[in-house]
Amino acid sequence: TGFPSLSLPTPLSPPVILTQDELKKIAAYKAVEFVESGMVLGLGTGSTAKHAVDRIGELLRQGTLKNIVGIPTSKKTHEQAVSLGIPLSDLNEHPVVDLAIDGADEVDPDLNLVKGRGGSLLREKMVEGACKKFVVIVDESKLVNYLGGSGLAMPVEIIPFCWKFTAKRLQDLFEDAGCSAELRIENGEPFVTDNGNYIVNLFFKRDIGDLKAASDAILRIAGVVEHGMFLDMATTVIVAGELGITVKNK
Ligand code: ABF
Repeated sequence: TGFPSLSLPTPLSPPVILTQDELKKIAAYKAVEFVESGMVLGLGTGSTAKHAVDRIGELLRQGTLKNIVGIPTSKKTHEQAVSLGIPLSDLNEHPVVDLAIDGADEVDPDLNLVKGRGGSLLREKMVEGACKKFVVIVDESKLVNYLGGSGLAMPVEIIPFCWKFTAKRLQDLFEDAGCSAELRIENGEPFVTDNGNYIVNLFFKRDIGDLKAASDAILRIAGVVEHGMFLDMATTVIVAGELGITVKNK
């Protein structure tokens, strides 16, 4: 008929929207690619790290990975690893950890972290402080411009003795940043960590500025055991987002 033939546009495939948990799993699986047979591994805690531990268990079962020794960062991860048949040890036996994989609550542009909203910050800091490589796995919702910037909690583990006194000292320390300190409560009771301690959550209205100075000042308060700022510890951060995976190296 003289009309040019029309080619129909190829129907676009509908955009795939991944859930936050799927993004966490993608980051976790990517991190496990760093694991090699024979390694001593720090096993993280939380819903993102759980995927990594599951994957390590799966690769051990398949025989793809061999001779792994895991060092769990919480009682919960210990139980998970036992159920997966991952051989376990501790820092007494293995003071040097080859690689640790764990989640985080906040990641700043310098790869400093807030961790511990899951309540396991002390063991995480001990294990991850002993490792040669620390790979952090997050979905993109964890990226912040500065630590505390999510407006959510920055946890500090304190001893239960006179906790109100310690909480007040922490709050006063960051008065300029509009800090409020709240005891973490769960099921109507103070939350108790794996180490028998309490958690005080710090909330900031403004940037706390010098992180190293803040860290030192918190640790100088008697009654404080450890805080959830992990400064200069992550060697790699794997971020899973809707547009793919980003690997940031220190
Ligand atoms: C651990 O799990 C913690 O340090 C952090 O608080 C939390 C992150 O949780 P999720 O992976 O469930 O978001 O890594």
